[in-house]
Amino acid sequence: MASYHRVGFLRGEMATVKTEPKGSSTAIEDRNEKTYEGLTQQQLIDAYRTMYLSRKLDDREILLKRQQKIFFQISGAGHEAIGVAAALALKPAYDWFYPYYRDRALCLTLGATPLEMLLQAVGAADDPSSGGRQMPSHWGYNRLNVVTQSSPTGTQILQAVGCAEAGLYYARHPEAARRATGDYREFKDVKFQQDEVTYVSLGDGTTSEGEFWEALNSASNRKLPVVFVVQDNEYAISVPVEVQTAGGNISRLVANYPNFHFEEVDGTDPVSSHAAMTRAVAHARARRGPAFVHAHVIRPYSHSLSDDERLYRPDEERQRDAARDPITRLRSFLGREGILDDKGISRMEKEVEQQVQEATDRALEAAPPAKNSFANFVYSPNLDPTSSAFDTQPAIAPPQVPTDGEPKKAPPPKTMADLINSCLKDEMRRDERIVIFGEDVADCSREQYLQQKLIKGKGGVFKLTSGLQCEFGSDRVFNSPLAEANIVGRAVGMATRGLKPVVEIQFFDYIWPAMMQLRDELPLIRWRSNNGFSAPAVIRVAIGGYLTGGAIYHSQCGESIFTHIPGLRVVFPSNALDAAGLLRTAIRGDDPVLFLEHKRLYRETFGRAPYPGPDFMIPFGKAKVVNPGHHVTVITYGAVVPRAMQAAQKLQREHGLSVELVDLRTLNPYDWETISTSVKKTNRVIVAYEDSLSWGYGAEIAARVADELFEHLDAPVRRVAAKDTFVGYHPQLENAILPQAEDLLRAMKELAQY
Ligand SMILES: Cc1ncc(C[n+]2csc(CCOP(=O)(O)OP(=O)(O)O)c2C)c(N)n1
Ligand SMILES: [Mg+2]
Repeated sequence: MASYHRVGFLRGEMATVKTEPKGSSTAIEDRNEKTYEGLTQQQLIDAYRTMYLSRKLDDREILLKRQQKIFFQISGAGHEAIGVAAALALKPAYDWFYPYYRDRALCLTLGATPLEMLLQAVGAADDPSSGGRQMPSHWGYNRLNVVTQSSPTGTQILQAVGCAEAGLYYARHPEAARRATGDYREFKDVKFQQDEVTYVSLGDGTTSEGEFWEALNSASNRKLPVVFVVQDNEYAISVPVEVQTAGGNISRLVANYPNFHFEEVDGTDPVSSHAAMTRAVAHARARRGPAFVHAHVIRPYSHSLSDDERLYRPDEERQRDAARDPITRLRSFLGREGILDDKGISRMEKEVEQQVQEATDRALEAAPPAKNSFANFVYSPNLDPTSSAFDTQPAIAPPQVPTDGEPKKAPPPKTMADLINSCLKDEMRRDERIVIFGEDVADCSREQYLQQKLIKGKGGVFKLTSGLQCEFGSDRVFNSPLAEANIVGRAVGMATRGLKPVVEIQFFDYIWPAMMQLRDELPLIRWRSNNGFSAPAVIRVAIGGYLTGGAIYHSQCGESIFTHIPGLRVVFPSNALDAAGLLRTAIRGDDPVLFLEHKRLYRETFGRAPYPGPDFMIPFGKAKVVNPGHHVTVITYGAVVPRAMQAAQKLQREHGLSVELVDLRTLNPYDWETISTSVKKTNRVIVAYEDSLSWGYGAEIAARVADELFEHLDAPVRRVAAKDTFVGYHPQLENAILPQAEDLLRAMKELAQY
């Protein structure tokens, strides 16, 4: 069971009341002179009003849920005091906020209105947090810097870290915050303050999530101005804190993180909570590092309306909690201290109840979201990556004739790795908002080795980011901890603030720790906030097999898992030029992008190209017909492209049959027009992909071809893909498992002969 030592102010044990020296003040000012650890009497009265308002909103929502006028309820009951205290210690629309669902009182204190909250409860079109898309208590108020909240517990914590990093970055690079036209910056106004602080809250149970620890680690290491507030009500639904937390007290476990300021406090007591929050915020604002506030609270209304805590908590325990109810305690404190008498309190409560009634009446009249509004804001409404704005020609310097008469050779063809590296460099020169981090991406974290020229530097396990730190500095290019959720979660927070993180996941095989951020956060920030926020980060991932020895854990594909995520653009280039053009589009665009780079293609002879210049872009959703043909269409992408080309050439040579080979280049969006034109021409189609056959990317294309082009088909739709297993280590296994040119040739022949 949790134990804590800071004594609650409201119990009277710590009544360190400060009385200012008297001047020529009026009676009212006299009353206000007495402060309670920095809180004036008026502030305490206001705090009571907000806490009561918060509770009454919960009560009203519970009633509305029982009347089936709203569809879900989760309360902030018992958490009101720490919420109000935290908001009072921070600055709305100045600091940044990543609250969780029990933070109703915090949001009210910051300036959210009861109507706004009830509009979300009824799911109204005008719900400012989500336009009727998210459950109640999923706060998000752009004007107040309250960032859109989701339901997975704990995903907000790493994002808050990224948010704080962005604030520090802008403070050091104020030029980067400037508006620019012609790319995502046109639609992403940046606000920041030199001494801003980021607030993030979570429950006791959520401290069990790995992302919580990853966030503490980075905040500590980078001395970030994040105030973590753990609201410990001793339960996570029915699981008590001693089951979640080794030893039952999170404060003890985190106590050794460097640079932190720690507070443990009775979170049902607004006075001591405010004092603790004020110290914590001061530490962060002074740039001394992060702070951790462990607030002990209660949860009088069960977990949510779907939970009945009497099933797992005996009456005695519940009554013990009830005795600490922050509302009743502050009410009697106000009376005891002569701050507000019973009559004054009753009057105020009536006003609040009236306010709740009026907001309810209005919310119940509010229009629901239009049925077809679901399609809005899956992607950026401002910048279409398929548009001609992203269609530019390579600027390859023509061979020059020098005075000595010897014509210079054409620029040498470069590898995909080279061109990606050059593209990153050019974009970083052009756009100071770009930051790059990930595992091993820096040239060298111990900068002095570089400065003393003791080493050459690494720049990525595949050297794709080589030289970037040396050119742009450790502020813009740096190593992350070995933690994939950390990389993506922080990128989401940074991108929300208008930076353009271009982060690297070292191997696709190890992307999974970041899956919660990649599925539930990155692509959803815009849609779930009804365009209130966006996070157009770029995630570069080294993917794929054909490595000879890559084996199970360095060969995986799995792109269809990501193309199944609405809101996420997925790119998979097959050659150097496409990689450079598509990466530039990804970076300049306004949507989150998963940029898949095939490891086997990084340095392949196939598909090398001269450097196409600093403005070369290829629009998304435009496939390339890499080989025109008449007898059969092959739809593919990535490392299967050169293999299919080999097979097509052989088919032509040996059988005189021509294959129309279509390289999709981007998987979401994909170019249906080119597919359909080609299938209508050849009447035969193979969908080929490197991933295992069943449930793969090709299944979607095959299904759509069968559905929409049935009448144009003279043969069944065929898939050629890997076996339904993982890639084995021995080359013989690898060859048997991954699709080879011979497999493609066989399928081409069979279909052509139909
Ligand atoms: C990642 C994740 N797992 C499970 C859930 C379901 N869930 C919602 S709230 C909750 C308990 C959270 O407990 P705690 O962090 O202590 O916060 P409290 O609700 O007690 O304030 C759980 C398990 C979820 N939303 N997200
Ligand atoms: Mg809890």
